[in-house]
Amino acid sequence: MTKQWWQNAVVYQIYPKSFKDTTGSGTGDIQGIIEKLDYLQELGVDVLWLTPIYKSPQRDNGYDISDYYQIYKEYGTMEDFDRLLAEAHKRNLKIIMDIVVNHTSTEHEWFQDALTSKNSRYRDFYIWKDGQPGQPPTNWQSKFGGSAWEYDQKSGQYYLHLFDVTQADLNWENEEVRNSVYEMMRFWLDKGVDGFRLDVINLISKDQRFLDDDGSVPPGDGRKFYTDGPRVHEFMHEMNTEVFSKYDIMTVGEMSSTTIDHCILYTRPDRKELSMTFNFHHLKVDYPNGEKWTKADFDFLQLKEILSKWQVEMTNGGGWNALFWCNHDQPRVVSRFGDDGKYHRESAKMLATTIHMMRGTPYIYQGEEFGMTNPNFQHISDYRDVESLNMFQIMKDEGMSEEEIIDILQQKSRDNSRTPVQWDDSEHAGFTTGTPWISEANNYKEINAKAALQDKNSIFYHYQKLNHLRKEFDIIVHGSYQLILANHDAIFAYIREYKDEKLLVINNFYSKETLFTLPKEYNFSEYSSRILLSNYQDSSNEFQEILLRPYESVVYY
Ligand code: TEU
Repeated sequence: MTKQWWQNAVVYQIYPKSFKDTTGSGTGDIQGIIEKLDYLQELGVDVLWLTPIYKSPQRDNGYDISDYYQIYKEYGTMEDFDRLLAEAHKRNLKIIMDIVVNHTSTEHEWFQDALTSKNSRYRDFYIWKDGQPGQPPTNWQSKFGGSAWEYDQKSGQYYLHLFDVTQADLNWENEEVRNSVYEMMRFWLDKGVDGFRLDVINLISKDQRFLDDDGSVPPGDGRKFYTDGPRVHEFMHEMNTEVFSKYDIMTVGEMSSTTIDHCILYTRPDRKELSMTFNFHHLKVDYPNGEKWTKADFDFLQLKEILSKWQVEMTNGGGWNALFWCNHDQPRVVSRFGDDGKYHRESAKMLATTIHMMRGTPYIYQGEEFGMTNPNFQHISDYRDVESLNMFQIMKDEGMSEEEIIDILQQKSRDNSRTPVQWDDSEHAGFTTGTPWISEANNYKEINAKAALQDKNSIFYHYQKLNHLRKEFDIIVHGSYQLILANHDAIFAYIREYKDEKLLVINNFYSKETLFTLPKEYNFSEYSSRILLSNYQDSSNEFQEILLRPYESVVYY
């Protein structure tokens, strides 16, 4: 695989709504991102991923786009965006945009026109089926609860929405839809944008037979509707041929409930589809039987097995992974797989090392770099996320108590990652001088960027070191991967090899002391016991056997 710039890049994800507000509106804005570019340069990241900043009714915080060519007014103007792009490029920071083309907002002019008549020129931009009230065309369930079909009284037809009822699915079978999307992509790339994150892009091809979900595939998160459809690779290749191939950019596809085989096909360079993919299998190890909306501990052995399987098979298949723990849809990793109490610092650093020492392109989600945690909201009025609010009502209708439901939302809600970035210990964590659209976590006086920058042993500088190591060591980016101690119930350890170099990564995932003994079959006698990185000041450099302290993480080289 010829080396690409985005293979040893580190991407920082910005959720603008919660990043930095400079107007007192309580909502983040583009000027706020500009003000933090020096901070991001200090962190040592290379690419900024902005979640959608287009005109939108904000039902799904921008993933419901009503105009792809306008900036959402609360975030600023197109001039603000042009300035952000120029200021970022001055600092050698690239910017990729989040493109949502599986669906549009029902407030988009295409959908509004389609509603006027069956003969509208935009009717076939969406997916309509005849049907009777109360009898949807298929049993498909929306990811946000309820049927994936909405009845339109006027025309006696249903339209498909795999997500919220205000997010109507586009009909990718229609060549005019595809060409309209490609034209929009060129508009942003011609401005100098450095690539795209493509939202649920493996859902755009629907099997035109529109068969019922027969339940043969495990119910779990995402298999409620059809993924990796019959023409998806044809569409991805066409998108690459028509658009991506004409620019030096990176593209990352968000793949809802996909497979390793498909992700190899999406990312193998000769296939000319995408640069890399997000998959979520490792983030469902606390979904018993694939069910997200339950409170559960995570399955550590399954976590190791899934991450390792993807490492090995994507390497063997010539594919390329996005590496991540957090994003705007997932709980904060230090609360989910680490310890947001006594061992907050050690566990956050251990988790960072675990994922950043793997093969792929790592992603840091805003605030992860200094250990932001879940906010532990106490009441449903604290929540804003459409998925969480829909599920609250569904679970309430099923007879669950508010207390039981809040218990689940505290662990699983997407709002866990959407609280204001905690910049300092001033009111509202320095995010806004107004009233934030969502409350900040109440630990912002202790956990904030300003405190992290003033502490050389902070989580921030651990991430900074990881970002620098990725530039210095090809073995981290291109080395092979081998899990060791697969069945150990507390240690996540693996070996990376590249040419004549070796890395040994050892992580204690729990608060109990744990003895690590290097299995005999790994002869590291020629091994230099140099510690490349540790989350303790005084880790032993005797790597053959080490008593690992709570959440201790050491990388030997
Ligand atoms: O997410 C796809 C998706 O399925 C998420 O909703 C997530 O996996 C789910 O909430 C986990 O239960 C993308 C965007 O990242 C998300 O913010 C949007 O809400 C969604 O698509 C619709 O555009």
